[in-house]
Amino acid sequence: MTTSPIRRRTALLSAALLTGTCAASLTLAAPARAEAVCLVNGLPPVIIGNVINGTPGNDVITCAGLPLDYTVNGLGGNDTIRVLELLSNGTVDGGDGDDTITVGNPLGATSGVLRGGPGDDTVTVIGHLDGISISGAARVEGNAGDDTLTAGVVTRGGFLLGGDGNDALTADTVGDSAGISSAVNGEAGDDTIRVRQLNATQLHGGSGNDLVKSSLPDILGNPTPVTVTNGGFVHGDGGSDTCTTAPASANNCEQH
Ligand SMILES: [Ca+2]
Ligand SMILES: [Ca+2]
Ligand SMILES: [Ca+2]
Repeated sequence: MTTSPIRRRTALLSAALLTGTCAASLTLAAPARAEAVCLVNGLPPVIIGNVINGTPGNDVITCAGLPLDYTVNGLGGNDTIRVLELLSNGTVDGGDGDDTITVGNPLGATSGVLRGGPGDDTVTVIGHLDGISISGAARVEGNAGDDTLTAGVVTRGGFLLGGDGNDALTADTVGDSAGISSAVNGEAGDDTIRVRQLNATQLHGGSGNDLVKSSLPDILGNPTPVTVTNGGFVHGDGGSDTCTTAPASANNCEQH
């Protein structure tokens, strides 16, 4: 039986993630879809009802991938959670504490729910966050606390939501022309939102004094406007907001 290039590539990346060794020197069968390939503090976890739990303390949880409908909970403590790729409807929840969650890889799209929970969390989607046309299936939520949320391209029901606190949200491109809504919302607090291109998508600062600018500064490091296309719009919402968009008419931040 031959192994497809994609599955073989996933297996090699999985091996590198879990062992820290050179992927090129390994040959590992791709994990079965129903099998969660995770380590909790270096040990295989007990999986009950498709849920993988950390401990009340600080955990390091690494997963090569998550099958459909699996959940990883960091619980209390400052947890570090890494998932190579998150399949649709999977959930990663940092829980209490200042958690660092990193999901995805540059070769594929990530979907599912990533939740920082209470605390000052850093949630990063490497590469593409894609709801795969299931609205709300690709949500990155900072929740309470001052959170840092980052994704590359966000499309087809992809959501970046800061929650309470002073959050930093960053993405390259948000939205697509297919009419499937995505959203960026800083929500409450004084948020800094950086998006290079906003395509057919509504961006909201939420309450508080927000700053909205491009995620791609000029060569001198100066802020540049968000490029807004296909009916996208930047809403400052409450507070005293500073937004810069191209065209300038694609925001209402000066109305507050
Ligand atoms: Ca924990
Ligand atoms: Ca947390
Ligand atoms: Ca927050």
